[in-house]
Amino acid sequence: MRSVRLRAALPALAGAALLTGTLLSSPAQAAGGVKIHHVWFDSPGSDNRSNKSLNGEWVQLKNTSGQAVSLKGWVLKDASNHKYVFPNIKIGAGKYLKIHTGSGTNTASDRYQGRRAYVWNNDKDTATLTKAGGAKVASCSWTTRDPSDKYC
Ligand SMILES: [Ca+2]
Repeated sequence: MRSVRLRAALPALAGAALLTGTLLSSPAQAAGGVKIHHVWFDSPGSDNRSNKSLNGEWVQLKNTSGQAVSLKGWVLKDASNHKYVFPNIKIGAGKYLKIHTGSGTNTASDRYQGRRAYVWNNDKDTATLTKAGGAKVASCSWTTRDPSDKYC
């Protein structure tokens, strides 16, 4: 009897796992497959606030989906609520996009916040990406246990 009951329970368990997997993956799909891929929070060298040093600090996004995703109005912010609001741009299918802290010429793969001070704390911080309406897309946290950068 016991083995019969177990066999009967297995398809139900598999179904539950499938359902759970579907539920867990749907927020990512709704987010268009854009992730925070890599954060370089501690610029190389001393933090002398030069534009080069400011640009050595960045957050890199990746679009893991098979289609371009509009970032219009999306927000990238730190734990202290310093915000970068994306203009009307897209991140291509499978493409990466780095958001540097300092100034520079925006391209398809690199964007610049144009700040004169650092955003990402070297000791501890969280980068959060939200949609225009505030829905959270992704976040990445780090501490001093991480080296100068963190893959998320
Ligand atoms: Ca920093």
